[in-house]
Amino acid sequence: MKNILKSIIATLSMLMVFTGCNNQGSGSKSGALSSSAAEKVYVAPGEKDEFYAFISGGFSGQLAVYGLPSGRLFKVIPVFSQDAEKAYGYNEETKPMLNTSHGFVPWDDSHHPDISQTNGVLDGRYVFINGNNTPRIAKIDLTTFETTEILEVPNSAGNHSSSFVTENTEYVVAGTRFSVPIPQRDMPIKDYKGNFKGALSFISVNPEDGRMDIKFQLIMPGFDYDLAHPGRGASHGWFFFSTYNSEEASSLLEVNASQNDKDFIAAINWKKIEEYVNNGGGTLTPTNYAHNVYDETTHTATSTMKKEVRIVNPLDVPGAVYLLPTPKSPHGCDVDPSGEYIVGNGKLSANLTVHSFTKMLDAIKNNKVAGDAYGIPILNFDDVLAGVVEQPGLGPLHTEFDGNGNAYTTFFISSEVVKWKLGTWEVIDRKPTYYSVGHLMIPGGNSQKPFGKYVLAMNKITKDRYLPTGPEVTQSAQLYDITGEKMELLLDFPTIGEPHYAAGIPASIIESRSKKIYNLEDNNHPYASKSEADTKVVRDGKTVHIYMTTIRSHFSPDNIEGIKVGDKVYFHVTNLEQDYDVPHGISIIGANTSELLIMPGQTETFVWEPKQVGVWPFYCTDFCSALHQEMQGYVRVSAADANTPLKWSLGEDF
Ligand code: RUQ
Ligand code: CUA
Repeated sequence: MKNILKSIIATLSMLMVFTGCNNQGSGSKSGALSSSAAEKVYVAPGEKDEFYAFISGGFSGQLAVYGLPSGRLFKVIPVFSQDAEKAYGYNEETKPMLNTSHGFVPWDDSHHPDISQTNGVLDGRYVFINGNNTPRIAKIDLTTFETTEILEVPNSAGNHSSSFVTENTEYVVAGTRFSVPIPQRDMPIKDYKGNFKGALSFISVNPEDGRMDIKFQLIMPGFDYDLAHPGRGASHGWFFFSTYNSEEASSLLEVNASQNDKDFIAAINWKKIEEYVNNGGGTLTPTNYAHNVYDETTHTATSTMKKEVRIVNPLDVPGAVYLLPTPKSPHGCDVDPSGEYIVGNGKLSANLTVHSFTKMLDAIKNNKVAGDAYGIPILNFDDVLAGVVEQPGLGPLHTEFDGNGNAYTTFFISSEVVKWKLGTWEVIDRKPTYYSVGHLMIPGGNSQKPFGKYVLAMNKITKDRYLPTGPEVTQSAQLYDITGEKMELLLDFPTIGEPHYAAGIPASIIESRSKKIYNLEDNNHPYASKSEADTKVVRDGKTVHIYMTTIRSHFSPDNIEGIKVGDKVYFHVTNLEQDYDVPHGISIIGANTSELLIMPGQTETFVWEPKQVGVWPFYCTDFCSALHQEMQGYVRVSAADANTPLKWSLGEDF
């Protein structure tokens, strides 16, 4: 049996390679596009796109903002990685955002953005995204398009079945991909089975201010929890997680985690667990994790270490957790907008499996249990099955919905998007992708109300689609029109890092609320200078604080003397501008950090530790006015034992 499986896997891997090569030939025929495709994606100069698309940056750790249908890039929002362009993670204010229980972690692997919802509809307040490697969930405020909160997730590893929000953003959910010892401890890896556990974290989101807090962690058997999706409508109150490695293998998973004919989709009644927890259920358990919050009025982040988390054993809440057998290592776990259908995308399965929420409730009510895993009831496959899409393609990964009764599934190995009908399970259309598609996104496709105009396919391989750039080529997305019976390929466009999931939303929902400036009056930064009269230089031992301002087209002060080798010099720079789109930047020769890019009304800080005697210039790094090149100044650095007096000036000779 093992050998047969091995050879199936070997054949599948070969297929992956071969389809990749085959596609190379067919992919270069872009002439197949109809002439109207260009019109459909052309957004004339000065016109605006209809949708925002937030596309995960994958191993860049960031989140990129694009317009659809044009595919134009508007902003890369720094989330988990330091970003020299915006000084995120380099300036003193945002360094705490990247603090974790492992210390300062300036990178992560970001996968799944999801937009906040009210009553099952996108509300455009926040977008959440997960950091995989050092488990974290970030929240981005969509009035500023800045990361304003990052919560580390303890007892978790490879935070992959994350970050997905419930219908009223009650919770953003984070599931562990890798099971680990809980609590972490020194133990032999061979004792994995039965001893490693998987934590599913339910993070509450405060309805007033959006603050995140881990409400509870459900401690599940040691499977790999791959993806997740909340219930909708009738199934609101439940959450579904796909699993693989129900074998609990700890080595050579490509073979050893493909032994079982079926893994599971875990169905979690979070409302029931919430009630249990509200009545004092669960155990507060010591742990250590960072909660980092950016304050918009001080323009500064703080990091707090939290010391305990509430843990729930599923066996203590009977009726809250069930396992639905699902063929062949399911990856995507997707719930349709009505909340009735739960699609399991079994990577190695010939068919797509769709479970029925109603049938699941019936099976539970009639106590039709087929067995259990560590005491968690397993339902009968046939009792919960809604239907099967027969042989739709090879290597299904993810499914999205258009709100008109159709589903769209990506097939990695056969490199295509396949459209099929919910309820009849018939395949309606298929279109190739170039190449090896992973996720796909329909704006609102994760909510009760999708905007089924476009589907965006995010590909793992691009090969010959663009001009070559050496061994490393760009990542890529492809846009299809899905308003007709058949899909139509409209556009290829490059993306940042590896695009995993994306979240799309009509621009009209967030555009008008986008902030233009920060009010100077509201600036509560402890080192802000609200006018040039407030600027000064203060020495405190070997530490020097420069209170500086910028306005078109000078710094105040612009000349400083009395700094010494061995000093630690803080430049606290306030941008006095109160006009839209007038940032200023600053850096100084030899600074071991990035420039600052300071928005109107904002204060930011960088540290400079001069190592050489001399007179060193600084300048504005953002072309801000006709006299931008005049925006410069000098710092005179004397020997450590010199007694050059401390002084500063603007517009005068010393
Ligand atoms: S994954 S290509 Cu990280 Cu969402 Cu499926
Ligand atoms: Cu300020 Cu350029």
